[in-house]
Amino acid sequence: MTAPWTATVLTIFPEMFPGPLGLSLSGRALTEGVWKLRAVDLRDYAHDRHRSVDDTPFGGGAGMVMRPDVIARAVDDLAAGGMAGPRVYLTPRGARLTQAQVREWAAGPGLLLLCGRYEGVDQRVVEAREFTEISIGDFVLSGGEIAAMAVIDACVRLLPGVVGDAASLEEESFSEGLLEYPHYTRPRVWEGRAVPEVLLSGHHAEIRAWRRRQALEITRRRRPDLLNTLS
Ligand code: 9D3
Repeated sequence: MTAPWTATVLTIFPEMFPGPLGLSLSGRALTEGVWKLRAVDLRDYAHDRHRSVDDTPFGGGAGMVMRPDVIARAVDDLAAGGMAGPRVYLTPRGARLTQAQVREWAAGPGLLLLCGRYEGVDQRVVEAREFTEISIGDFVLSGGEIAAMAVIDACVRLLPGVVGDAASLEEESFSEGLLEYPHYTRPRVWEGRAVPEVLLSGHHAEIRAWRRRQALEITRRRRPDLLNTLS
């Protein structure tokens, strides 16, 4: 049997994992062995009895910086143990995560995810161990762990057999690059609001055309930037 897709997470809060990844789609796939999760406590690689992972920044300034030697020890130990795959450092100064990047990572052997805390990680270890710096968006989290979970979730749902309904992923690639059309279910009238008539008509070609128009319209209004890159 070949090794399952594996997420290895370097963190000072290993108890945060699997967290939400242990539930729902990803949780079932984890139990079934479709993917593996290993949360590694960075403090296990500290050099002192206080298990320090951070120190004051050279040049001054607020807060603390994560030490390069501690992180390198963890990375090298995992590499010696056969850990394969790209190395990702979750940081607000990283390049924005894209679905294209997620697709590439999901197709590989897995990821090593380094979660920043404090002000961040010493830049030398980012370079020396070839971490790709990634952000999940322009807002401020209190650490990299929740961002790492978002990256893992995005990858795991693309693994073969994780999303039960193959039609869901197919439809997703079909509507690529657009925001989704609105969805409706019963009751047909709720609080005086009726479901759009076309959806009750049974005319599948008309329904497809209506959904396409809705998707284009909402994309134009909310995310015109997405339309510029459409073919
Ligand atoms: C005072 C400068 N701050 C940068 C905006 C310092 C700082 C704030 C928050 C440093 C680290 C963090 C914690 N955030 C993450 O580790 C993080 C993150 C995020 O905050 N937003 C979006 N993506 C990511 S990935 C990791």
